[in-house]
Amino acid sequence: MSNLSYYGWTDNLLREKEASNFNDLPHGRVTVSHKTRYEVVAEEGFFSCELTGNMLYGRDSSEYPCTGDWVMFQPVDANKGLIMDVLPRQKTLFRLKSGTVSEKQAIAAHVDKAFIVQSLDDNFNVRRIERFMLQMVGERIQPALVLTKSDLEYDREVVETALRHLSAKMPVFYTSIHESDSIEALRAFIQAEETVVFAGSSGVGKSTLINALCRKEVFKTATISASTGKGRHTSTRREMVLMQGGGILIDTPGIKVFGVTNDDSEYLNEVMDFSRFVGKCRFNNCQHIHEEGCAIIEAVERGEIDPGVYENYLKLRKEAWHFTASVHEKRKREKSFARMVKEVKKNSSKNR
Ligand SMILES: Nc1nc2c(ncn2[C@@H]2O[C@H](COP(=O)(O)OP(=O)(O)O)[C@@H](O)[C@H]2O)c(=O)[nH]1
Ligand SMILES: [Mg+2]
Ligand SMILES: [Zn+2]
Repeated sequence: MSNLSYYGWTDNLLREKEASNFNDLPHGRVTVSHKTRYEVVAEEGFFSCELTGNMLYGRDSSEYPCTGDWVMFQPVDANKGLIMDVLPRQKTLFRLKSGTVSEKQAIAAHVDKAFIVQSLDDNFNVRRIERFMLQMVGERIQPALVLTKSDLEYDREVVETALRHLSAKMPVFYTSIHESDSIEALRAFIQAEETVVFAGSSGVGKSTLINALCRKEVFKTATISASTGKGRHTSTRREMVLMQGGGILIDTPGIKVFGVTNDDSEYLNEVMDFSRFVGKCRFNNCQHIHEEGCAIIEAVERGEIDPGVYENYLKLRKEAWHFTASVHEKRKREKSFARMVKEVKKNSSKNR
């Protein structure tokens, strides 16, 4: 028996379940998602589940279950099941599918905090941090920055200067696997029954960190598959593990860069710390790109906004625009396709 409250089950989720047509089925949380198979932890133990046709058709691939989702499933035997429904998602971390401008892919759902993990040796990159943050702010996930390998050589002042515009909105942790105090500080930041996702390039030390936070044993037991009894490797697929003393940790395979999957300039203004200038431009429809009397451009000229920050702002705005334009285009195509299908049906019934 697993007590699902350790996995983040709440009364709110129970109410959501009661509203589902499948509320008589057991529920569980997806702990690993493979291509077509999902590892689900339920009160009765671990189940290896597949999706029913219902769950596949008429859904965008970004709506398929992902790690962290709560699902209702029909048990087939003691450790196999069929997923029939997914509870409404909140706080989902998406990424852009590589090679596309508008295809989203859900990485983790029902996430309270996201750790942006970068290593201080050669991985630190503030432009990528801004991208990660944009994703999180858009979903109301609380971001935190974890800078690993602080035992290696790096210039603390350079790092702090680069983070000046971000540090007010996001706690920053410097960690080293060789300094247990630094790991304890991070552990103290994770509340019981809170879901935390770790995102960053491969090799930055995510799995090492999760192991240290979980004190190993918990990591191993939580990732042993009930159906095969075998342990799993950490970096090739997403996984969920329980931290001793609370906290549900989700490891992700290396995610180097996040594409933009929303188009709300308010989020971007918030991340870049531009909110204090917004509304102060000469024109109230100012796009902050080249207009006369633009408060943001003037702040760049006065040196109050780092030119690198402004440049990335323009870049992210452009990507957001491409994302939205492409989503609109796709919807338009789908609508005209649906209309065509209707026409064909009408005509064929007339000709009969
Ligand atoms: N010097 C140092 N090396 C670390 C630290 N954390 C992790 N590493 C090393 O970095 C490498 C990659 O770690 P891993 O956890 O597999 O990274 P992941 O791909 O992000 O999961 C391993 O060789 C770790 O031993 C640290 O705090 N200091
Ligand atoms: Mg790893
Ligand atoms: Zn402006």
